Amino acid sequence: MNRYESAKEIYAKWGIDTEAVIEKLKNVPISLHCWQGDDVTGFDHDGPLSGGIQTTGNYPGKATTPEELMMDIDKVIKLCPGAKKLNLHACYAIFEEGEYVDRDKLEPKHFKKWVDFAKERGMGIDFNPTFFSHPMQKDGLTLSSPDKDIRDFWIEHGKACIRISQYFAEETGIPCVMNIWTGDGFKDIPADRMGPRIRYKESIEAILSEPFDFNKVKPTVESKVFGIGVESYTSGSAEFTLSFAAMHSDKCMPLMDNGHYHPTEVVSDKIPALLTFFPEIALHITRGVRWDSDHVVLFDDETKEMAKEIVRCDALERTYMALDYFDASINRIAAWSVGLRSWQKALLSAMCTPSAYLKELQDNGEFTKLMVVSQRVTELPFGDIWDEYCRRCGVVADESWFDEVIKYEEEVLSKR
Ligand code: RNT
Ligand code: ZN
Repeated sequence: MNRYESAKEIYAKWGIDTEAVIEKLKNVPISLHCWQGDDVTGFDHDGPLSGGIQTTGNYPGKATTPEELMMDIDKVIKLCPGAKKLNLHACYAIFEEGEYVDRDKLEPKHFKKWVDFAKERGMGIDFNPTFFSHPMQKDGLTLSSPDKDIRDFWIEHGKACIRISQYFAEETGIPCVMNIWTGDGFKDIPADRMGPRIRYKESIEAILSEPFDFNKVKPTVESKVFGIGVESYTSGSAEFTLSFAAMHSDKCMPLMDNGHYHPTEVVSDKIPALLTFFPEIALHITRGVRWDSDHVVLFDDETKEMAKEIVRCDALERTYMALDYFDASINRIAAWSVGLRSWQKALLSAMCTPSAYLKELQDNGEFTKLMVVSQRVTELPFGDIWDEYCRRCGVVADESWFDEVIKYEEEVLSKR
């Protein structure tokens, strides 16, 4: 008997059908963020990344053209198991030679090459208006600015992005999650906390007044506690975005990024709270070290706990999962792949957890046994299920996938 067969028997004794688990996970799409490949730069401006987010490091070989970025994404796709979706930002528009339009004038045609790329690979596309790295961000504000011209510019950008999202959904046949995040906020103590939030609310409402089919375009609002340079206040705080989503549940849903809360708060606990009320929710999966540092996602305790909540709430179909991190200090293909593989691993591990039994112990008040059994579960031969899952997805299970990365670095990245 090989290792997988033996592990399968052990899990069967715990009531887990590993064959069904593997088949199911293969088809759960994870949204792969294009911005790990070029440190959130995009193709529509020459300036630096600005507006509340930052990348650190200057590892050589970053993608600087659409062709390079697509090539790199292809490499990641081949190194990671499971179904993928492509996550794009508006600043990744692809213009013809000599062509340029500002963000308020973007059209579906500026993303046609991305659509062709996604369709050839059977992937859906998620989208994000880009409210940062742009001169129309005035005093750190966009949609919540007191300047009407500034707000109007960004509202037009948001509307253009809705039209592009609808185009993505229609072309790929897969719904497009369109996430609204701005870094709007203040460095120091504000004199008015409510004014910017009222303007922010009205601006998002104006964006969502653009006609769209909610079965195809899924707008989300992402909150944040603070950003670099806006430490004292953010317009889109947790209470703001959650309330907005709750009051507009016919056309939008909340998005939680696990880097966007105070360090002792955990998104794993927030997932079931939101699932109690919202038919669908969205996540940005990242790893914050001391702050929203967007380190590469690992197979660590909180990552496992978030996956466990999604799985045991039976919410894989109503949770849109997207990766969101960017490390510029290590090989970017490896950074991307470690994060995607880790999240896949977390989901697989959650699906290999005897949750029904553990819940029963909790409901029966058998808390001591619950602790004992939960610890035993950590000793089950999960690695053998992971290896088999990778094998069936046609990707390398052990660390030798990194050999491919090194070869790619030598042959492609180092020549950039
Ligand atoms: C920033 C937010 C946001 C961005 C991306 C690039 O703190 O997490 O989601 O990371 O839109
Ligand atoms: Zn995010």
